[in-house]
Amino acid sequence: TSPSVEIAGAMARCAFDTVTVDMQHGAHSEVSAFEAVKAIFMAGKPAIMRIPVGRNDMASRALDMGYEAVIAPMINSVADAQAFANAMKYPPLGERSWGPTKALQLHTSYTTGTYFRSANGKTLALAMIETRAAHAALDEILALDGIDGVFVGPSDLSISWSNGAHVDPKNEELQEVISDIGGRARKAGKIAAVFAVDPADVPGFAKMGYRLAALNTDPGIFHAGASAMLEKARG
Ligand code: 3PY
Ligand code: MG
Repeated sequence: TSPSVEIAGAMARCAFDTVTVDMQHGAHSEVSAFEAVKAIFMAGKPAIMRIPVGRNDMASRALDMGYEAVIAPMINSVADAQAFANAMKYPPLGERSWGPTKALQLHTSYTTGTYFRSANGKTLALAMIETRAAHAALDEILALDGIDGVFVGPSDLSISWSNGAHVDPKNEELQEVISDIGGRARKAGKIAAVFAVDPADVPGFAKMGYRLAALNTDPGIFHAGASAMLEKARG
């Protein structure tokens, strides 16, 4: 979330499989996001961008800059999902416009031809499921060829599920919904991903069929690390 290339690079040098640069709630600008992908790549990790709501133009640009997956928030209908897929995939799957100049500077194993032929299969379009409406449209969203997986946002889902009564990502009732989404994604042959406020929830998510968990945020990780170090230092 922090618009810092150094933090993106430091995260990528931890044992994570990938790092997400958040342009929805994070403070990244286009400039910092386009620098961060290079720092993540230099650490040997694939980079994911979360775009702001409805910014499908940024989805295409993220791929053009070398990001390998994009998370789109608040995908609440099959039409939202199709519009996102259109930005992410070259024809015939979608309508992505040609121009991966920066991506090719990073991913030097590709020629323009091999990039064009493989990009639809190698880059991931992850649609966020975080409202009742999205949950109601889940099977239709999962059936779209241009959508590779879904990413659950438990905080927004808790707000929507409670009709605005609370924000409670660890709400018990919600766990069944999260499990249902994981199971249905797996059945559809698509990737299930989830935001984990609490890393202790990740093994449970894995049992529900989730293959990717985003662990908290950089300030949260920084705070947890600092607290653990201080506790040790103070004995
Ligand atoms: C949510 O929990 O709503 C999220 O979007 C997590 O990033
Ligand atoms: Mg959300």
